[in-house]
Amino acid sequence: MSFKQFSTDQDVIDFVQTHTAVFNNSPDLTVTEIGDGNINFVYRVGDGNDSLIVKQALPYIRVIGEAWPLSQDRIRIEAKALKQSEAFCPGSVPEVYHYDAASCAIIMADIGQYRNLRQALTERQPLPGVAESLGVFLASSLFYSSDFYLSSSARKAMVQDFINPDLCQISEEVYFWDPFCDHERNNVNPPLAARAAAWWQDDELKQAVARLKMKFQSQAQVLLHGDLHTGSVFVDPAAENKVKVIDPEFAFVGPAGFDPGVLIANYLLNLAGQARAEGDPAERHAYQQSILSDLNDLWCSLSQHFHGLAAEHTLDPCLKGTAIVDAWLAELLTDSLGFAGVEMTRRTLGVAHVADVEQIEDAQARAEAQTMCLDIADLLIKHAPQFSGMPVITAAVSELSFCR
Ligand code: SR1
Ligand code: MG
Repeated sequence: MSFKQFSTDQDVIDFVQTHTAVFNNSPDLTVTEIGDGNINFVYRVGDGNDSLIVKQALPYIRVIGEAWPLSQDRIRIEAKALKQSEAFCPGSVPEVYHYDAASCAIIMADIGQYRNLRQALTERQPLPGVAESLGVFLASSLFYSSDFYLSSSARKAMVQDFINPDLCQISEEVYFWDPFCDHERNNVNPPLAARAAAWWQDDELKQAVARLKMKFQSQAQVLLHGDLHTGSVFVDPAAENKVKVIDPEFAFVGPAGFDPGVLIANYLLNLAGQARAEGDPAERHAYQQSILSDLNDLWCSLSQHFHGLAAEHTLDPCLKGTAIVDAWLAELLTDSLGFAGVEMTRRTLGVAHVADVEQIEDAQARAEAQTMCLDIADLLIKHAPQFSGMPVITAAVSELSFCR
């Protein structure tokens, strides 16, 4: 069957009524387009009582149009990755009700009562238990797709299922190429121009990034979400499942440090944004401290949960025991910090910035926050192997970031 884009509300309603029984053929359904991402169309369908989400992937990038074609296989990958996450860490993703290959669309549960983590951080909301839950999510995702758990044949099948060349190419370009040279796609705040020019000439930095880039391109280590920034995480600290992770269309089997690194970076981007955001300096400073404490909690939770899973499920005689797990987690931390530095760079100099910093209206004040982002990125990329644990890093970051 050939692909047909949903072009009317009725198209979306017919799709939902054909493939689910949620609305019991109710005649009073409303459709709202709620997508605010760069790539796809997302609709909320409701009857006043119940609601669900429809996501459709077009054969190109939504914000660019047909000039940037993109494989629709990404929606198959997203549906499959969501199902994997549900299996690895039950309740951590919206339930998938239906995946439709012909329409390149997914129907899934509405997580409307959850709040976007980026927005919650930007509004300086208290988020008790969220960082620990993210640590559990990461540990489960990493462990159940790693050599510690999977058989050789299961791992090969997973790599094959998640071959995602178009989306990987986007990441290779927007993380590891554009922000390390004077690329036309870059978006450099004018007061930051001199710092950007120095960044592009820094050979020590680029050598450290080369190591990470080659890992990203060649190391098929675990199943990754592939775009685990705080906009891909929804939170409800009062709920049993405190986090819901969405949008794994960039999923592929890659280096284990990539997802934790991207997430850590987005917490740190918020921390830097707080330095020049609106509001009481004492409150902003206290929130920066709580972000650093969240990062310590996240890593502690990830490590503990990973150790627990390995002790319970690892069978391979060479991979059993705490020493090898400790060594694996130490390398994970080093790689995560490096990838965090790359994510902070691309969100500061590259094409896709983040609201945590962009909300600072005054260009000079924004450049000061962006300078802090680059200072932290420089520290993480060049010195990642020297940090023995997350508390050492958060202490070092604390010295670089301040409110005024
Ligand atoms: C051109 S697409 C840039 C970014 O949008 C997505 O949300 C991913 O983060 C991607 O890197
Ligand atoms: Mg996304």
